[in-house]
Amino acid sequence: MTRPHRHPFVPYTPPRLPIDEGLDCGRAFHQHLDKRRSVRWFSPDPVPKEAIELAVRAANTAPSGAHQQPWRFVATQDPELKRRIREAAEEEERRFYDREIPEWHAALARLETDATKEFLEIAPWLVVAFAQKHQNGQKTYYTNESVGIACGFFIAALHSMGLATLTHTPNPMTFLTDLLGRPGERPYILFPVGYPADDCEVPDLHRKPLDEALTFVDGLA
Ligand code: IYR
Repeated sequence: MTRPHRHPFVPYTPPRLPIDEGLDCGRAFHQHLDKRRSVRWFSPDPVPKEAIELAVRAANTAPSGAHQQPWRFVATQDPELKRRIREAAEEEERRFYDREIPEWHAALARLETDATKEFLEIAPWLVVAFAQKHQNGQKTYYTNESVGIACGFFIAALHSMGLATLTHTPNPMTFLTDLLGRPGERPYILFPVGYPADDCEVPDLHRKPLDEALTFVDGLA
């Protein structure tokens, strides 16, 4: 079929998988993702720069509003910078936990986390996803959704390499704009990246059952 395009288009004809193979892949992919956990205890073992590059290559394939790709990942393994980020994050977190309102307390209790964020210095890498609300003076569309999807791909890619991370969001985290020199960009998620520590533990949490995550509808409600 030839369509009258006004802009360049190219064919997209990935080979169609037989459905049995597709379902096998889907099952394997789910089983793989189901082993992922957010980690707060990291090993200091080094992780090669290429792993970060590969994870960001994966993130960079995410769909985005108007294909504006409104993200920028900033990665560091510099001990001094990590120390400064930890200090600033802990200062914000202490404020957060001091003014902690009861609903937060109840929601967060089972994570047993507090204002101490030593993982920010122990994990070999810190990677911050920044959201670009503007690009070249123009507003970006669906910025949060786009960066969120890219971060999901990033997390999945790290997991595929046997690496762990945490979607850490010190509140507020504007200090990252200055410390990492990204004026005009909004820090979105701070990811410590590394291998889980040998004695890593995670809260005994479970995925909600499929029937709470998925509803099929057969017609108008
Ligand atoms: N930012 C705080 C609090 C916190 C909030 C949520 I929502 C979490 O899932 C976990 C923690 C902290 O990092 O401790």
